[in-house]
Parts: sequence; C-alpha cells; structure tokens
Amino acid sequence: MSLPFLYDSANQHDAESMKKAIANKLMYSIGKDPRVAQPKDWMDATFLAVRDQMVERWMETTRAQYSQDVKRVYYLSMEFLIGRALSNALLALDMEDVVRAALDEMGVDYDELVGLEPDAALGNGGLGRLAACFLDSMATLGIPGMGYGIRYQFGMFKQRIIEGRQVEVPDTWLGSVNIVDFPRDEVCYRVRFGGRLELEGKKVRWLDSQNDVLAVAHDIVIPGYATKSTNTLRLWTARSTREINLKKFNQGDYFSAVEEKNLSENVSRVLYPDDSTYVGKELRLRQEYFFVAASLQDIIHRYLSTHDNLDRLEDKVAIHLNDTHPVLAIPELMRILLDDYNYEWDEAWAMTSKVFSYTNHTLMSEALETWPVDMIGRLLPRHLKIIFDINEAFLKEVALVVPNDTDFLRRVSLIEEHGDRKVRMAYLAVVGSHKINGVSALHSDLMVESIFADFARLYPERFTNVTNGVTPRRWLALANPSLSKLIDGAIGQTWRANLTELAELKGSADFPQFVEAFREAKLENKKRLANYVARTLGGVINPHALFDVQVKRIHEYKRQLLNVLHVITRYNQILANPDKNWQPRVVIFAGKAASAYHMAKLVIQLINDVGIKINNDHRIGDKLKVVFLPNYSVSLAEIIIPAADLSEQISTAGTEASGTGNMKFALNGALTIGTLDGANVEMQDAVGADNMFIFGNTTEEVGELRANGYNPRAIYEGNKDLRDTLNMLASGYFSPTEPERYRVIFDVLVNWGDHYQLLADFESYVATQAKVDALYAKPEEWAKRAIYNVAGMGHFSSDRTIKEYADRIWYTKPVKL
Ligand code: 26V
Repeated sequence: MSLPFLYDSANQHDAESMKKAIANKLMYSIGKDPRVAQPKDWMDATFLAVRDQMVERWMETTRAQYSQDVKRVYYLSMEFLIGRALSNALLALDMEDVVRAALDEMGVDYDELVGLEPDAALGNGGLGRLAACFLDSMATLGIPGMGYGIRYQFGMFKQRIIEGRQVEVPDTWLGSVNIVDFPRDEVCYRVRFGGRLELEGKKVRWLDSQNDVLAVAHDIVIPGYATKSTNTLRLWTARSTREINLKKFNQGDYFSAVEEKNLSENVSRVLYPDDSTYVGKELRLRQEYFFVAASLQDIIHRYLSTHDNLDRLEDKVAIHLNDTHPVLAIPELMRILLDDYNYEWDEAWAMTSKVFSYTNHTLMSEALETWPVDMIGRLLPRHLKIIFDINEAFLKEVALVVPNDTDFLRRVSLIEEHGDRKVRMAYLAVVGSHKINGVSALHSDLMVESIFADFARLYPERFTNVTNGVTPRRWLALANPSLSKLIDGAIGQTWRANLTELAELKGSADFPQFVEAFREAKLENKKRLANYVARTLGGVINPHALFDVQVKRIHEYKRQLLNVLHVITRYNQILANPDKNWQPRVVIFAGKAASAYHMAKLVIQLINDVGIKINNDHRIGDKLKVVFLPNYSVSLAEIIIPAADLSEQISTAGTEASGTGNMKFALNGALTIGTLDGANVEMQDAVGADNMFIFGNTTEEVGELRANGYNPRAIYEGNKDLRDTLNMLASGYFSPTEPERYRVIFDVLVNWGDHYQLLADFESYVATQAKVDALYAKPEEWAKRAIYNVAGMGHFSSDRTIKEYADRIWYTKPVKL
C-alpha cells in the first residue's frame, strides 16, 4: 500500500526548512514561545524535528522486511547503554551541518545543545554498551535486527563523589516530556506470575496466576549509518492490570489505594546496578521473565501476522540471548509451543533449539546466574516444570553418550542439587541453543576448557568465538572530530562504514607532516578534556603531560588498585630523585562501583585520597597528577577516550572476557599498557607487539601460581618499592584522619592471598611503565606507533562482529532497500 498523498514528507535537507521544523516543534509539541524557551526546550524540539527525518526510512525498512519475508534477529538484553541519540542520528543522516546552521540562525549553539541530552544509560558496563554497538551495526548493515529490553524508569545511578567517596543518586533520564521514544499503548501484553498447574493426561494448564503485570511497548528508532535501513529497539514498561483502588482511596486510605499498582509497576523501576556478583533478588527474576514473556508474545504475534502456523518458525526467527539474563525465553517458547499451540515435545524442542543462540560474557563464577528452584516454582510454576522436563530428557540423552558416569550427570545437570536446589541458567542456555559463543579468542577457549568443558564434550559443534567490536561511528567519527577530519584527508571518508580501510594509514606514519597533524589532533582532544576537568573538578592539568587513563567499572579483577600502586611508587621515586628528567603524567580514572561492593568503593576512595596528597604536594609540581572523574558514562567516555595517550587494560590474565574500551582507545590513537587478557591478545596480533606495552603473567602462569601455591608476602618482602608503597597504605599516609582506612587493602594483598595476583605483576608493570616514559620522550616515535594502532583497528569494528553473527550464528541476510 502506498499513500504518499496522505502526508507531506518530513525529509527536508536544507537549513531553512530545518529551522521551520525546529520552531514548529518548539511551539506545537513542547508548547514554548521561542522568546522564552530554555536551552533544554530547544534540545527537545531539535530532537523531535530530527527524529521526524528518520521516520520515513524506518517505515520503508519495516515494509521491506515484511514484503521480503526476511528472517529477523531478536536481540534480547537486560541492558542497552545507548547514550545520546541526537548527534548520532545527525551523523547517520549526514545532517549535522544543516542543523548546526539552522540553530545558529536562531541564535542557539549546537554544541551546547547536544551536550544537554541525557544519556540513555540502561546498562552497567561492557555487556550493555556492546548491545548498543550491535544495534548500530545491524541497522548500518541492513540486518533486520530488533532489540528487546526493559525501559527502566531509573537507569544506571549517577555517581557523585562526596569527600572522596562514591554516593549513588537516582538517574531520572526520562525527564518530564517524553521525547525519547514512541509509546505504543496498543502493543500491550499480559505477563503472568504465580498460580498453579493442573495436569490432565499430557496436557498441562497454568491457572490462577496472581500479580499479573501488563507490558507496554516503547519504540526507539535506530538509524543505520548512510543507509535507509532503520531498526527498532523495543523497550517494555510495566503497567498494573488495575489502576488505583477507588474504594480505598475514597475511604482515605491513600497509601493502600495505590500500593498494588506500585508493586506491579516496580518491575520496570530500576536497573540492577550490580555486575560484580550475582544477587538472587526475586524482583530481578520477575524483571527477567517480564521482558522475555512480553518479547516472545510480540515475536510470535509478528510471525503469525504473515504465516499460517509456527511450523517453520526457525526459518524466520533467530533469538539471541545476551548472557543468561533472558534465558527464561527458552522454557517460555517451549510453553507457548506445547500449551498454546499443542506441539509435541520433540517437535517443540527441535524448533526451540534452532531458534536460540547465546553469548557468554564472563567466566567469573560469582556472576553466573542460578535461581533457587523454589523461587522459580513459586513465581513460574509452569516454567519450572518445563525446565525439569528439559533436564530429564537431556540427562537421558547424556547417559547414552557417557554411560555409567553418575558424576558426569551430576555435573551437567541443569539443577544444582547440593544445599538449596538451584537452576543453573548458563547450562540451560547451552542445552537450549544451537550456538554458544565467547567474546574473544582467549575467552572462547577458556570457556570450553572451564565452565562448559563437559558440554563441549557433548556438543563440540555448538561452541564458537565471535570477537567483540565497537561502532566506529560513535567511537571515532562522533567522539573524535579532529582525528576523523585528519583521517578523511588522508584516506577519504568511507572508513566509517568499512573500518579495515584504516590500514591505509600505515603509510602516512612515514610523513612527518601527517605525524605532526596527528599530534595536533591529539592535543586538541587533551585540551578539551583538560577544560572538562577544570569545569568539573576545578583543577588544572597540563595538556602536554602524558595522559594515562583507566576508565571502566571498578572491580578487583580489573585491578585499578595495581594502577594506584604504580602511582604511589612513582610518587616515591620522584621524591627520592626530584632532579631526574621526569616525564609529566596525569593519571586519570573514572568508573562506577556496584553499590554493595565495598572493596571497589574503597578503591575509589583511595584514588581520591592519593590524589589529594599528590596533587597538593608542591615537591611534585606537574610531574604527577591524579584525577578521578565522577559519573563515568557513555558521554563522558566520548570526551575521555580521544584524549588518552596511554590506555590501561591491566586485568589479571584470564579474567576479562574481552574488553571493548581497549578497542576504543586504540582506535583513538592511544597506546595500550596491558596484560595478555581478553581481546588485548588479538589487538596485539593486529597492531604488532612493538606498538603495545604487554606485561605480566599469562593466563597459564596465573593458573600455575594458583595451583602450586602463590606467596604474595614473599613478593612484598622481596621488593623495596612495593614494600614502601604498601606500608604507606597500611600506616595511614593517605588517610591521616583515619589511619586504619586502607589496612584491609594491605591485608587482602599481603596476608589474604591476593586473589587477583597484583603483587605477582607489580614489578613487571612498573618496569613497563618506565618503558612508556622512555617512548613518550620521543614524541614522533610515540605518534608513529599511535598511528599504527589506529591503522590496525579495522578488525575491531562491530560491523565485522555482526557480519560474523549473521553468517555463522543467525543465518540472516540484509533486507533489500
Ligand atoms: C551480571 C549481573 C548480575 C546481576 C545484576 C546485573 C548483572 C549485570 C551484568 C552481569 C554480567 C556482566 C557481564 C559483562 O558486562 N561482561 C563484560 O562483557 C563485555 C562485552 O562482551 C566484555 O567486553 C567484558 O570483558 C565483560 O566483562
């Protein structure tokens, strides 16, 4: 159906019509007189006007997807850290200049306006940001991919630093006017909880559910870069099945009148700000089922709108599980096929396992989800029965392949039997998926050697690797205009959609003029960051100093503490030898700690305390400065990463599944100091060992130490620098008002086994930092290697990652537009 006569095309590509469009939005959608409108109103109006520009492409894409009956990918994720949308949309549409000019004519500053948009921070860290990069790449490649998640009313908490300590403040990203997404009140599904089962022969009925919740869809437009292809991120918000209880309200019992409504709507209230340990919270389980159940109803509904029955579901539907959080989708699809559409078990199971695929993002045992059997039984009795039935069929099959081995059966069972019985969600994901992947070569190898070793023996063909990537649109084109412009001049503009073209920059490293311009671009970014630091913290940092940066979630395995130990050691060395020609350095940290993670929060406080001491020590001057930037976020990353000289990727080998910050830094011309962990290993292959600073024990050596006895105290006693540094911590040098404050850190490292082996890598780390100084003293040489890093990053585009998923896991093709 084509109805062009019904609407005026919103697509207008000149400044004059954009001006009109923005002014119209300001008046008729925001309801503000341009004479009194605040900057925020202009931002909202501009956002709405620009969003209009995407709608026709969006509808055209959707129509093409239907008419070509394409296979769709559904990316189920509890987290999407998409950040700001306006500047990203303008890049995708190539309209920044037009909008800049339009605003300029109305006396509004584009750069200021863009900075007013709050981040959509619906995620904790790497896993959520990866999901956002994937949405960008799917749209750009024309893959019919749709994201499904939760529209948390409060996203990732805002981090304030008060007296050196992290304080969590709610993130009210939605504001008062909804400009973020399209509410779809009519796309609304009931999600059931509780109740009981009734068995009648083979038929099972799930009855008398209680506390049901409605899931209402909200759609966010995901524009592809330089293409009409435009996808959707559909987020669910919880709505009570009942509005307020009028009877109670009229009796004056205002609290209980809304209690029930509030309770059910709590399901989409907050993002769990915890990726350190798995906390078995019932509300979290409700969240997981809530968004999975709504998404599956929606997927089935869409499929049946153009097909007669579900028989060939797997030909048109791929559902991807971003970690185990959406794994209830497996028993949920089984329930739909068995109970609602009367399939036989074997048929239903064959379909289900062809539809699903699963990515594992961490090997840390404390982050592997398990749910108490009785909690699932109470909340989702039908699903618990299906999980037991899956387990029974699975164990029967295993017993044929691995006979007479009850220990093996016990190990692979979906149910952990000792103590309170629990469902092992990762095992359920593996049994119910046709492909399981890790996120870097090293991680995928370790995955099949450790947590899934038994399963790799049963299903070797299911396990594969797809190394992570990042979108070059946001992480180079948007975040780093100065470097992007330089690259455009050297190799043209098409790298944005074909990142391997960056390899052509290798030759440019031999031209002194290019090298000089590269250094200029970096300096500009460093000045931008220095200004930001001055504005937010008040301190002055020297843009000519080496910017040494570690930004990521604060976690013991990421070893921010190792970085601090080096800082203190360097401080002591400078004091001991003040006249040496020290390379000035600014060590920059940012990152949030899970609110219940005491050690991580203590590390934040330590960084701030160390900063106070060093930054105010006149003997040090600008030879060393320590900065903790509060409230790390996607937008802050866009300022920090382009300004970095040195990227700290120093996790204990074998613990960081991939890392994606590592890729963003190298793409922006920072050199990495890092361990052979996660994707650092493949980055080294891509950019060359000479262009990275690799240090520390390998995964194998870490394992050997753990197995054969590791003695951190002996290392402490044998290294004077280390001893001095740790003694300062323990004696309260950095916390004179509370000398015992960091004693526990000393104990963890020296007396309690140093689980992440900081002391084992300390000497090698400090020695490697000295090599960093030496190279930085030769600015042209440094810049050349930085250029090699940029040139080597072509492989780490999320476009490449998504192509691999599409070809090897989802079996999907681009839609033709
Ligand atoms: C666990 C939990 C437990 C319950 C509360 C909420 C929550 C949220 C997340 C997680 C698991 C975190 C896993 C994660 O973010 N992994 C990171 O994934 C990146 C993308 O693959 C990867 O680059 C990082 O190395 C990996 O740490």
